[in-house]
Amino acid sequence: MGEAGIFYSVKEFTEEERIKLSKEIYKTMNERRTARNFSNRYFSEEVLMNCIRAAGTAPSGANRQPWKFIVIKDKNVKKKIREEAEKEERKFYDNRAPEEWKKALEPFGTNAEKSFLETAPYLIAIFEEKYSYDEDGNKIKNYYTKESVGIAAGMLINALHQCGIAALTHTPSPMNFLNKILNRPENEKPFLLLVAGFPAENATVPDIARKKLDEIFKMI
Ligand code: IYR
Repeated sequence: MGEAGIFYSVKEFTEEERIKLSKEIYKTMNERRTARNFSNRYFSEEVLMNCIRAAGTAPSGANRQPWKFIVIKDKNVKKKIREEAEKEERKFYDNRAPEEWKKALEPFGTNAEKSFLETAPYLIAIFEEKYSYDEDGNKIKNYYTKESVGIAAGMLINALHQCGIAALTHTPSPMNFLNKILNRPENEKPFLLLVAGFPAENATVPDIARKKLDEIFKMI
């Protein structure tokens, strides 16, 4: 048996209140779109810190919290990241990507040009810690790291969205250049490069639809 814990309870609502709440939450979350064109408009570091705090409350395997959020606001570092990301993206679009994959990306109009990496006010490099070190410097294994950091990233995207901040999940592949540029240790594996800011004026997003509830849900 584990140690006796601390008391925990959840907010009490009537079912009517909960229905109203759940509708509002769905409405707000359904308004989120991935932005690909960003303006250079700024938002405060305090907002970003609070959203990262929120992401850090995610559940994780054995509570190891195997994530690290490195925020980049420095222009020169952003430029370096853009250069390295575009190098990989050029290889992806010119050679690596199979035709089928390129076809799947057509509706999004993506290409190797990643100017948003310099335009947006913040880049958040999210790292996954496959293992960590304890206080004595011994290697300790983490569990379900991909799931854990994936949940935390989702919570961060939602927190930003709730604050009126747009995001883009960018995944140049491979991303190991991030360790070099950001001086991260070898136990931190780049998971996602999240771009955060405001959509450019008159920015558009592709007219795509979400799956219907009955396509993603079944009650048994
Ligand atoms: N990493 C590339 C390609 C790309 C792949 C997927 I799957 C996307 O949903 C979007 C882009 C790029 O960022 O252009």
